Amino acid sequence: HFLQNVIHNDTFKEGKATVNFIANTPSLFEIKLPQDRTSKIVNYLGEVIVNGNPDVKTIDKTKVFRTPKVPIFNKSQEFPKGTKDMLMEMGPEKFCAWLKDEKQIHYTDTTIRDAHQSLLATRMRSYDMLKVAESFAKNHSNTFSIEMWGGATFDVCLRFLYESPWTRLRELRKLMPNILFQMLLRGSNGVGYKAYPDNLIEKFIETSWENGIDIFRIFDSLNWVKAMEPSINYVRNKTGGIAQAAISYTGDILDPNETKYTLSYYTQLAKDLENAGAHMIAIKDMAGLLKPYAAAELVAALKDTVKIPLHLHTHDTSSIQSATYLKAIEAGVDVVDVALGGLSGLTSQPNFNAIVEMMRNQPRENKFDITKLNEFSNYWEDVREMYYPFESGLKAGTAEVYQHEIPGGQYSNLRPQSEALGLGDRFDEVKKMYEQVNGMFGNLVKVTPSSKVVGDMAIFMVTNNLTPEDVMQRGEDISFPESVINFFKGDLGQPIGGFPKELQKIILKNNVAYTDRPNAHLEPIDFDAEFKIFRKKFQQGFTRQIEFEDFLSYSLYPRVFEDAHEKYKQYGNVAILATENFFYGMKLREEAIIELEPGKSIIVKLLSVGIPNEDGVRIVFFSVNGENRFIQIRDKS
Ligand code: 3PY
Ligand code: ZN
Repeated sequence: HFLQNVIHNDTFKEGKATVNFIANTPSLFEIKLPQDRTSKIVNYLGEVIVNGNPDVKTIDKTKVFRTPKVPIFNKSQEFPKGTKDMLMEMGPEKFCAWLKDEKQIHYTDTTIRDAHQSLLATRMRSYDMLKVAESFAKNHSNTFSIEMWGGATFDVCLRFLYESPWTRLRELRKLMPNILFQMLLRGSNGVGYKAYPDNLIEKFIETSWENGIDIFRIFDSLNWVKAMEPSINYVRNKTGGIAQAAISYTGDILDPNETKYTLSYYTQLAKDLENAGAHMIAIKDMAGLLKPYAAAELVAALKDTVKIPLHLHTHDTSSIQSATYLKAIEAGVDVVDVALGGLSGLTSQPNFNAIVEMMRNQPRENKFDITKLNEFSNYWEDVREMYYPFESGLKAGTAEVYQHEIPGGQYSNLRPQSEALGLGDRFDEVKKMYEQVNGMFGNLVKVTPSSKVVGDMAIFMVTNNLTPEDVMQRGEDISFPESVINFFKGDLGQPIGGFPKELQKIILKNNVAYTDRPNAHLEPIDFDAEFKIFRKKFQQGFTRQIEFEDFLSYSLYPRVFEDAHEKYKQYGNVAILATENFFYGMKLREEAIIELEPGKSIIVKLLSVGIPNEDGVRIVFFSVNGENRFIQIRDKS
């Protein structure tokens, strides 16, 4: 139909159709595009070519990306036996007993969860993970586990990448069937920032296991055991996986003036979690505050207190955390969290490759082929370049972290959040205020979502030029951020030692606080009935089959899911695009090979981008598998 219009156009017939022909006769091109996969993906590319990806705020046009090289592996070789096979054979109890008896140190690779959450604002796309997954699983099958899900990755996946986190999990699982998969779960807050109904958390855990998660690292943002207990039980009762309960570390146990977060506080907490049914204990040092000598004491004391294996997690914000690992390994910790070199250090985890070298020829060495491991580091170094707009800007380790105590995973978000609010130049003030707010709030454990509350308040106070004294003196007239009000109501649970009473009154005004579990106030979900309604509503006009997992995404993040669903309807599965094309579109005459499904690819070449007509519409001209295609994109600039 479209070609008929063009062919019968007089200008065209007279052979006078030049470059401007398209721009001058836009009515010819006002056609409904067929809504097949190819058209949708080409539309997405056209949109990004003309208007950019809204998530990319600044583009460096001079950037040239290297092609990341996947380390060689044997496609037809079977996957070597790994920890996943062992868990399936032994079950969680026996498996953990085996781990505890192991002499060699074990490693969890956090590259595809915490590392990019903490360095690149969680923007890593499945595309870059999937490319390298099978190779890693075959080359380094002695890795203890891969942390690849949970934390902030769940909502960012939908919100900014328009991908289903469930698809990511399943596809990675297929490519790495031999190594344990690990997720970070915020206890009663699931993978969100608030409390959810208990039966939603239960279903979420069960479904995550069915889709491929083995180790659930469960924490509570206030170290409130009561809030972690249900999740520990769900993992034990609904899955064959490992309930790893975390003690979130803050303060400094070696500080003689410390009265709250003392060594005995942590040992008691670990004991309580073991009694609650945990299979393993994680020391979750989310801000990187656990100094080397403190680690030696803490690990030794925990080993004396609990019978289950210990797993240490830290962030290298200060740059001395490999020393912490050395001390912890000497003291007998069982597993440490590390990130492949190219995505390690600073607000991320210590360097996998370098820690392996540190342990070479030592009694607790766990042997890795370092040449191969370095190739994986190089792969991620090259991939990382494509995510440059999301770098946090931190260039060197900083001892400031011992004052502000900002978690690594929050740091890489706090700066852009401050910049977006016009506080780019005042980031130093934001960090100082974060510390002051922590003092005002009674010295909290700060980890998602409690850390977000502290961050929100700090940004609010800097924006409004408020001091802590202002808040205490004129607080009655101030309307505080919603997250802060909800926190003081008890929506995230109860902090150790309770809320500061005077400030609580000022913030709550007429709101009433409660002290039981926030989840107890929430209506359970009727899964059968609500999923039916959900499926009916969202299946219409949707090319992919709506599944129960989508309903879980929706239940946790209704708006975010709806937006991602709209995007999918409009553009199809954008997860298949290379990262360069997803964020930056295409360069003139660039050719992209896009795999629509295994074995079925299209070749898209960008031929020209027209000037905007009077309505601001540009014609983007592609060749798709050798055939020409025009699409119209409204220029929003
Ligand atoms: C998260 O909850 O996302 C974290 O990484 C906390 O450290
Ligand atoms: Zn972390």
